[in-house]
Amino acid sequence: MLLKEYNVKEEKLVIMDAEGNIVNKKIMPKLSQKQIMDSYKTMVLSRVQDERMLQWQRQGRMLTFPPSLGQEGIQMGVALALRKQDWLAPAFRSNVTWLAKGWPMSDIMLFWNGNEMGSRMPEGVRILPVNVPIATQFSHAVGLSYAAKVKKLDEVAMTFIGDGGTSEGEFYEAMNFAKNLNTPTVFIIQNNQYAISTHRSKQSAAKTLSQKGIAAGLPHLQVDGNDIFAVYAAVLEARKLASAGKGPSLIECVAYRFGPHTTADNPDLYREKSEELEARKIGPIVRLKKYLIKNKLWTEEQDVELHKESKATVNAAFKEMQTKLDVKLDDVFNYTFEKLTPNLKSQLAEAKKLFNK
Ligand SMILES: Cc1ncc(C[n+]2csc(CCOP(=O)(O)OP(=O)(O)O)c2C)c(N)n1
Ligand SMILES: [Mg+2]
Repeated sequence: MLLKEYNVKEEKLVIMDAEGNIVNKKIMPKLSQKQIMDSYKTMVLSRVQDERMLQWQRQGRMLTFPPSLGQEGIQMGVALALRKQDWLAPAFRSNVTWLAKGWPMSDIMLFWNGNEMGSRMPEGVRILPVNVPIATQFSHAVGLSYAAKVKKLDEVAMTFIGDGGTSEGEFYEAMNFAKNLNTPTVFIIQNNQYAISTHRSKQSAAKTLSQKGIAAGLPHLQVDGNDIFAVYAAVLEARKLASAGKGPSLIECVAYRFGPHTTADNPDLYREKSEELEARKIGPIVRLKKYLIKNKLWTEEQDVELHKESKATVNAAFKEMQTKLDVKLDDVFNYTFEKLTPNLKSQLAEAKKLFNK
């Protein structure tokens, strides 16, 4: 057992060190070479997508969005442990898990361009719409997993929160409900060291954020979020517990936000560039790349090729997104109530007259 209900030691789980060496062979999770390489490819694809979207935002071709730069290891490790029938109640910073679970990239871009139609998931893709009010997704995940429990279905709900989000009341309330109802829920903290400009050290006096699970009676663990294998091993165990009727768990994944909070933020105003550069040296993508190269699964040439292919995929998704940008006037009114209320009907008629539609 990696996760414990009262883990006084509070050690951070590491399986792969910063040089890509497996330092904890006994608990290295079983993954095929293909799974590891595919994971790397998805992480790089998301990295390229974030970088391109930042450029497009600066050119006025994209609206505000929160990049996942530096958090690819967490998000991919979680995706590996998710089964198709499992639910994801995401926070706004979850791009790799979205891609891996099947939210089309062009629709993700559409959503971040302000068009809600981007949130319409393809049939069978169990991702809730992006949640901006912090911590509310924790309760949604408890609701979903409680429903699965009542219906006796093997469906687990996973949900993300940031380090800052763990200071919200709803973070505790959801965990408390989940444990009391013994729901199959996996709570994941993406600790990227910052809540906008507030550093982790100013966020909470708790030694770890994972220990916040103790109060609710949850098995919990802190893992190195730059280490995809540690994240996967921990989340897989949490999923197994949930699926076996043993209830919810809490996992804190520690990484670093390489980029701005969102495109509306400028981290140079509150942190040293050197801090980011140090964090980049031990980040999730360089680390996995070192592992792949050491194990002769990957070459620098393949890496150059992958970046080229990823850019082409991202550019194609952007083009596709541009064809879907148009908003229908009816859609502005259509989705609040099952049927239009008399008030909304008259407002729609007025809007149609105003816009000559
Ligand atoms: C309930 C609520 N309060 C405040 C905000 C404004 N807000 C958006 S993101 C953010 C910081 C979030 O930090 P963290 O939880 O660490 O997540 P991260 O952005 O680092 O992924 C705040 C305060 C919000 N979206 N919802
Ligand atoms: Mg944060």
